[in-house]
Amino acid sequence: MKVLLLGSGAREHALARSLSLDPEVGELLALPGNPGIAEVARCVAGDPADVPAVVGVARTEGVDLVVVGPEGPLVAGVVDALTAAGIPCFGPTAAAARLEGSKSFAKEVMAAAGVPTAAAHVCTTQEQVRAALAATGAPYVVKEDGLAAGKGVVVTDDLDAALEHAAACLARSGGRVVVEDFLDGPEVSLFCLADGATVVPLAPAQDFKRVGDGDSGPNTGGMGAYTPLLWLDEQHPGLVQEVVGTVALPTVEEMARRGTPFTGVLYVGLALTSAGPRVVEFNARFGDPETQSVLARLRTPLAGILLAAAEGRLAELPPLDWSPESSVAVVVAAQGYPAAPRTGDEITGLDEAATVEGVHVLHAGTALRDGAVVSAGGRVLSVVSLGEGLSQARARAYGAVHRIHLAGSHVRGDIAQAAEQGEVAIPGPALPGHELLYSGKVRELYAPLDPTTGARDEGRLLLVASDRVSAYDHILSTPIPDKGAVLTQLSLWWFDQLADLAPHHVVSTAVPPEVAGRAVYVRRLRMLPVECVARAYLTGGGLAEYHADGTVSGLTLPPGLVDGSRLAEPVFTPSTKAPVGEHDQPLPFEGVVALVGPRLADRLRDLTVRILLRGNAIAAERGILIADTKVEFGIDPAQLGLGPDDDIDWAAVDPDRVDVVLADEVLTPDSSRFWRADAWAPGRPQVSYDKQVLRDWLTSPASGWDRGSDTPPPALPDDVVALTRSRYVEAYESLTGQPFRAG
Ligand code: Q0Q
Repeated sequence: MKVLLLGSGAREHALARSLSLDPEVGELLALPGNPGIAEVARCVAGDPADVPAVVGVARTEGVDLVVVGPEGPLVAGVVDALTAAGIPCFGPTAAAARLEGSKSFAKEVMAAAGVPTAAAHVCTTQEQVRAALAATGAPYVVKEDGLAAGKGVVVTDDLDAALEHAAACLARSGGRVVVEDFLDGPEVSLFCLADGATVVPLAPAQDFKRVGDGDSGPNTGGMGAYTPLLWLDEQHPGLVQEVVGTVALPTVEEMARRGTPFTGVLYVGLALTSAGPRVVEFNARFGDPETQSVLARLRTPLAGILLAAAEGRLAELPPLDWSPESSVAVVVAAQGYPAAPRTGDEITGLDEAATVEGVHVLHAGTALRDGAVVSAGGRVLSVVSLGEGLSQARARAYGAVHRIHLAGSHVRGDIAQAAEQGEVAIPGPALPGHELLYSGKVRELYAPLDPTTGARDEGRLLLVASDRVSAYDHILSTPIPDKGAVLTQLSLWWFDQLADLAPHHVVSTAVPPEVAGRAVYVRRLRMLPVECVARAYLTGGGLAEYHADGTVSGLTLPPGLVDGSRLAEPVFTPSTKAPVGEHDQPLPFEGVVALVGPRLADRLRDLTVRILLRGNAIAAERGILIADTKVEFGIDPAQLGLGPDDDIDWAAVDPDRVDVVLADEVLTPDSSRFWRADAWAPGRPQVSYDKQVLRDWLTSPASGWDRGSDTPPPALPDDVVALTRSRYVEAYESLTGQPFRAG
């Protein structure tokens, strides 16, 4: 296959590198290319937006495929002309490329396709802009309607700056500007390959638009990128398939309905807001620098994929093959970029940089002068790494960056740093009058705000249980209706049943209507740094520990126990409180003593075992066995004579002089293993009271899911959802003897 690649940036160098690695590609040309691309392709001088010239080269060279990198040639109609000349081309026609070329057109298509996006006001006068800004409020988002090389968008709290940008846009781009609602939450770039009918997503990535660390300074074309987004799999599993189904495919189908089918890459810019994923913008080409990282991980030969898209055969492709490694791309920018980049400076150290394991260097704004490579643009290079995890990928990328010398150049030092440190969070659902403190797998924690001052109420928290459900270490994309309410109300019932054993933290159930029935106000405590687990039956992680050395959390158990064995009496098997995204680790009792002192350790063990004993005494009468449970305790800071954030010496706390308060949730199917008593049979995995139905479906051929793969589970069918909901309600009604009432 002979391929012609249009463009000259690092994105195009990434494309050229991947195309050159494709065994089906016999010859690769680039127009105009750059010194880096010249190492893997034959560069042909020319303007990629000069459509007749491009068609002439493609014809003369007899290429089998043209791949378009930048947006300019697309808007100029290069794909239309090549297609008319009978030359397969990867990229959208000029009409289809309007999805990027006109923000107002894109909004119109999104509306017609039902695509979730920010509410927008298309304005043609400054008065309309002023009214729109008043309607949206700050932060103000003002976008130039036409192409603006990434500089057409201003997001600011400063009304005058917003008005000034709008006036400049109105004077420039045919008198249209789009004012939008601000979208909170982390932004994600998802490239969706399309052939007019079928959509194939690539791995999602994040880029870094601002020039300085910590997202400081002016916007740029992008200072770096990374992929994969492990925090995304953790916090919003199934997002890629969800976006394909709710954004990319509906958009491609709408474009086909309009007679302007979209072929090429639909770059979906997403914001993962507290109200769910929203489209920030569409682009009609690969994103730079995300492409540099995404293609570094793509193992499937690229030319075959792009030719299939050009020829309408994406549906025939097998699943794409991805490296499990992480990739980080760091952009080396010239002095003065983005305002006024300095050019003409020699670049040294490129070969040394490329010797770093897992690294390759891509050229963007470079040129050759007397045999030396010199800077010739704002973004000069992309240094791209592969590594086992983000830490190694970042270390390799920056290790290579530091071997490159270009006077006055600068990079962002924090590319992928927040992700590496587990600090990228999708905001949980916003709740008026409350500040979201933490969004867990299935629950949220809020601080109530004083309605007058807006200050946090430091003495209370709002604990909210969602309808999300987890299985096989995945948060399923399908909620179970009323699950949050069932578990909240079950906890409240248990707090009453256990009141003689320990005081609890509940203050009130008079909660906001948005979370009625599935939330409680609680006293804000200082939580003890121990996950207090007790086991009445041996299974799960405890069984695995037992199989290893006959002990659980350091406790020796009798020989001959099997999966589901009832223990002579419940045992205390505590664990650590792991950081977000990691698993709790078993903690021997001595470890608890080291953390909280002997007296509190004894009290925690005693209370946890008694709670499970009481729970099973009540549950057994209702046909339910509680195999194990996790509870959490806290102490009122006022009783400790401390402020909410003062350090605590737990070992100095006398449990006979303070209340050890039962907090969090208690004896629910999320914090415990519930089994049907009449189905209990030691020696095999037991039937889970609440999750067996969805587990069985997920591991059945009907789901089409491979549990061993790193793909997220599929959406649950209605009957599995309904049956699972009925199990939660049944557990509640059996235990409490009361009919379940939803919020
Ligand atoms: C507290 N959590 C749990 C959590 C995410 C719940 C901190 N009374 C309290 C409580 C309670 N309960 C907490 N802190 C201070 N005082 C509870 C694990 C985490 C969402 C919901 N974390």
